[in-house]
Parts: sequence; C-alpha cells; structure tokens
Amino acid sequence: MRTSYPPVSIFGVPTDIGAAHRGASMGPEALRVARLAEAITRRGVEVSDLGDVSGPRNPLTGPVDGYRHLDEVVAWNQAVFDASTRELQAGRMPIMLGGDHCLAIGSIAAVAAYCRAQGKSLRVLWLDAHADFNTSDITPSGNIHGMPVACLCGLGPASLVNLGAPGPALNAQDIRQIGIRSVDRGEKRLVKEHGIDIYDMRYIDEIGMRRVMEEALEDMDDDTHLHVSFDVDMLDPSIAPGTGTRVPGGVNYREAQLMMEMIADTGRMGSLDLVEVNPALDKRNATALLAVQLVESLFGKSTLMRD
Ligand code: 5AB
Ligand code: MN
Ligand code: MN
Ligand code: MN
Repeated sequence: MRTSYPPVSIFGVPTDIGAAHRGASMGPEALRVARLAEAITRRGVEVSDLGDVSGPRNPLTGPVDGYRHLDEVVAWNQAVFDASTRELQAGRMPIMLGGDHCLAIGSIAAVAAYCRAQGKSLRVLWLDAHADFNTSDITPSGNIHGMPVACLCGLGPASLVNLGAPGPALNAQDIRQIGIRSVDRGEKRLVKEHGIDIYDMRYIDEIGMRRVMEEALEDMDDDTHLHVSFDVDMLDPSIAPGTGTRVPGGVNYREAQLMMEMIADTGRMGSLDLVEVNPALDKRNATALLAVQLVESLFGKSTLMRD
C-alpha cells in the first residue's frame, strides 16, 4: 500500500540528561550524518530540519529523592513539548531525534494534548528493550530515561506528569510495547498492575513478528493518531551497538524491517521519536545508519517490490 504522510519537521534533542552513559547528546548529529532527512525525502515526503531544541547542560550529579537531574529533565521536556505542539498544530509530523528516551515525556504529552483537542484517539507503539516504567521508589538507577512511560501514565513527579496539561497524558490501554526483554523487579509488578500490553521477546519468538504487529496495530481507525517511540536498544546489539543500555537477544534486522513496513502500511503514523543513539559507543556510525534505513521503511520503502 502506498501511504501518504504529512510534511515532516525534524528536531534534534541533543542531551543525555536522563541517562547514565554520556553520548546520546551526539545522537541527532549522527542521524543527520547518516542522511536521515534525505532518506525521508526519497519517499516523496516534504522535510524540514528545524535544528535543535535547547536545554540546560548535563550537571552530572547523582540522584536526589530517586531522580537524577529532574529540573534539567523538566526544562528539556518543556522545550520538546512546545516544539512538538507547534508542528502538530501546523499539520506537520514532528520527529524528535534523541537524545535519551526521557524526551518522550514531552513529545508524547504534546501528541496526547493535540489528540484530545482534535477528538482523535491515540495509539503509542513503544519499541524498546525496556518497559521504561520505573518510579522514584523502585528505580535501580534514578535515571529518568527509565521512567517516561510511568510519567505519561501519571506515576511520577508533578512537574513531569502535568507537563502539558494537568493529569496523566496516557491511558495504559493506549500503549503497546514491543521488543521488551529487560524489566526491573518493581517495574514488573507495576506494568502488570497497570495492564500495559507488552509483547516481549519470548512472545515474539513464539508467535512471530507478523502476528505481533497485527495485534499491536489492531483496532485503529481513521481517527487514530499513531505515535512511534523507537528506542534503538530494541534492536539486537550485534546490529545496533551504539546505545548505552544494550541487552542481548533483541529484534533482528528482518524482524525490524517487517515492523516498520507494517507500521507504514497503516498510513497512520503522525509522530516519531528516534532515541538513544549513542555515537560514542558505536562502530562507524552503524546504529544511526541502520536507524535511517528503518525510518525509510517507516515511510513506506519496501524490501520487496511492492511500491
Ligand atoms: B531506556 C533501567 N531499567 O531504569 C533503569 O534505554 C534501564 O530508555 C533503563 O529504555 C533504560 O535504569 C532506559 C535499568
Ligand atoms: Mn527506552
Ligand atoms: Mn531501552
Ligand atoms: Mn537506553
């Protein structure tokens, strides 16, 4: 199926404020060097790279009350929220280049507020090795890139939970998590309690990626806005070594291509986060190059002769 997309606005979010490893702050440039905008342009979509949003530098301090760098994370996410909101209201598709995954608090809060205002329903695909559902009580690290889904569901500091509008941005039923294989002990209990729909690697192995994607994309209609939050550590570290929180046993190249092609087939993607690319840990920019190939598939490039 040939899909049509709104024009795209790319922003870099050059920070590693929510992570333990330094270097995700270089992710946006690595993705630009890997020619992200050109790949989307090849798909016939109009693209503007609007440069980087800005925020405070990384103070490299330890966790306070279970959060590392909370004030700085709030400032970055406010900037991401504002930039995303502006583009959505202009009828454009924001793509946020991470940067660490804490930026999804701002980007998804913006999408959720926009959908509410437009009377649209929202589906979030969270592509990740991790559930990112920690809270200050249970986090093993204090790193806020391990907390964005919890914050979006209303579990977190008021400054992040109420970033866009008062109250939780998301309902647990809006979310599908795919590729998951590392969930902390307390986090496991919490995702079960909240009923998050998780397609973990075992489930993918047992029923296959095609069926997983069919289930994850079920029940969307003309009024559904699909947000894709793609943490590159979903991919197996053998093909995507350039990320700070590698977990063995990830999604392979062919499975990843299929995921992106099936998302493209829905024609409903309205916003995207591309996060956790860390060039300091990479080999010859391999992870950014692979991510760009996958984005091209997200915009409808088929590995087969379908277009
Ligand atoms: B990522 C861990 N669960 O909370 C934690 O890469 C890792 O955005 C979080 O998915 C990984 O520190 C966050 C151990
Ligand atoms: Mn993540
Ligand atoms: Mn992750
Ligand atoms: Mn990570």
